[in-house]
Amino acid sequence: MEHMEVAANNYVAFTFFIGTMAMMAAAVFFFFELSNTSPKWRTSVLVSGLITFIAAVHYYYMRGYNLETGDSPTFFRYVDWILTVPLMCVEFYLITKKAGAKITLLWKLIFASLVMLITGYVGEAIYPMETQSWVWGAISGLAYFYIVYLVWFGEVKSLASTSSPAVNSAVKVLGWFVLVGWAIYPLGYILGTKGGLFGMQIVADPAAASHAMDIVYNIGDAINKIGFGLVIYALSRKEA
Ligand SMILES: *C/C=C(C)/C=C/C=C(C)/C=C/C1=C(C)CCCC1(C)C
Repeated sequence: MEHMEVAANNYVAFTFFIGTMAMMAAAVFFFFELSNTSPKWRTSVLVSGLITFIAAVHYYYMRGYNLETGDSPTFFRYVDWILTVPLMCVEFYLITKKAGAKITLLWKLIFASLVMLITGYVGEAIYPMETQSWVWGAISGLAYFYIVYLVWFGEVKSLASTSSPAVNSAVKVLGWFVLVGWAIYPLGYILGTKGGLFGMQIVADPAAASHAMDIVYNIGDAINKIGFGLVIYALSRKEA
């Protein structure tokens, strides 16, 4: 097999490499910190470790795939998200559980996240033509706004307001991750798909479009997966 290395000007391969390293380091950190985390927060910190560990394994694979083929590892990207985004929903459920969160809230969040991701995959990989990709992207966006609604105005918000001040402020920070950090992804979708923005083409060259998409998604993953985990970790230290 041909010898592969990351060229210094290959930003896509570089962000896959850094992403792998960052996710691995974060997972090791969360797992090792478990032994000095109070039992009350241990499951939450464990879930932070699982999110970054699952991402590390996928990034290791995606890094190799991208290096060998030069292509975007769309399928494994979405496999990663389908496993990790519902686990982020679990984090919301776990930290508001003491204030009375019901399991139905968890199912609502998970269902919305699956609709968001499955329709996004359909628009990226199954019907990527300009007449269709934006419609699937828009449906995905509706599911996304439903999650934003639950966290900012709905059940998550009202549970947080009856929680301890530390939980309430953690939910607020996580809410910003969902509103701003998660909004990075539709940006990648718009740059990377043909006609992702109401049928309009933003990046004309198909290779440049897919590179832009991968870089944006890789930045989004590092911010959101590690950031989410650190918010939970900080909460576990603030309120032992
Ligand atoms: C760790 C991975 C995370 C937090 C992934 C989040 C992904 C999204 C919020 C994706 C959202 C999308 C839209 C809102 C519209 C276009 C299609 C998607 C799937 C990119």
